[in-house]
Amino acid sequence: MSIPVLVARAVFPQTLERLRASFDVRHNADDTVLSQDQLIEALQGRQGLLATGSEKVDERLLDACPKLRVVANMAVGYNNIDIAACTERGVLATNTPDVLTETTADFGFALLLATARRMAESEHFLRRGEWKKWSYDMFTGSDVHGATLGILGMGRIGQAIARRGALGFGMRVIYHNRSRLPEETELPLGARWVDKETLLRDADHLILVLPYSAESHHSIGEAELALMKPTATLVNVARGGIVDDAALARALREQRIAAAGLDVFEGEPRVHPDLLTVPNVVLTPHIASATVATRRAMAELAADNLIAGLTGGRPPSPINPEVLRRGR
Ligand code: 8YV
Repeated sequence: MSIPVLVARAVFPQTLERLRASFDVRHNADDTVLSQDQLIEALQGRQGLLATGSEKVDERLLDACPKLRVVANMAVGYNNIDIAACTERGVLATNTPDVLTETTADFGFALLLATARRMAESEHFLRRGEWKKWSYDMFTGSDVHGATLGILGMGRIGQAIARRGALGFGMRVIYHNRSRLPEETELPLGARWVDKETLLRDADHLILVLPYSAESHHSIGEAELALMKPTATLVNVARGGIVDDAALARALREQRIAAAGLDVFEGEPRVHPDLLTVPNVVLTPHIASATVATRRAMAELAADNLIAGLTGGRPPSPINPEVLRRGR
């Protein structure tokens, strides 16, 4: 009898085939976003879950699904999973770090360029047929090269963005992180640790790449936006909820900062209605890791974790490895 698992959302057929070779797979083939009750129902008797950031693994779910042993998230971020509750119940949780670092950093930089150089706003203008003549100040933005790049959250993706800024665009890179990086990591990036207030005051372009938690909720709100330069741009490729979207929409409308680029939103896929009507914002639907190669690598890594976690192997990227050490 093979081990029963749930693949909560549609995935690549190749990944599904691999999982089917090891497990009895229940698959959400039509890719419906399951309600919490539907997810719990679909998980009954299942030992493994391949989840995405959309599935919430909380205490209620864990208590209602006592057979569950491994939750493999197809995402590097895991704020959808209550890790302490998993650990307490001996449930292994895994994520997909590294494979998406460079792809996500590319996108963060693309969003920064699009925001600073007003690409979405000018494209909409052109599509609306409003381009009648050239003028000297038409869609003038701010330079990215040579500017000060501020990075809030300096993990793997933050460092990959710093490298692009320092080496590719000659930027001065400052960052803020709970813990300062070792000097040998900072040096090749040309990155300098500053306190959060200095970061907000000095950055020409501020990019957010920190994980979401109760602690990082609304890290950028009214007070932080007030410290930023009126010419500054803000980019969020981290998680919705890190920015107070209502406060940001107000700051953009009143031009207290110049522009923003957002790939993630509070309560997504819903987007704060005020962000949809301000012109100086570039909006994308949580696609920073979305290249074919990277999404394949994420799916494969999630499958590797699920297979190893349920068959006594060594999962490549456990979040709570103490569960493995403790033996289950
Ligand atoms: C995912 C992400 O696409 O990895 C993450 O944390 O935000 C994205 O790469 C998304 O979470 C869906 O799983």
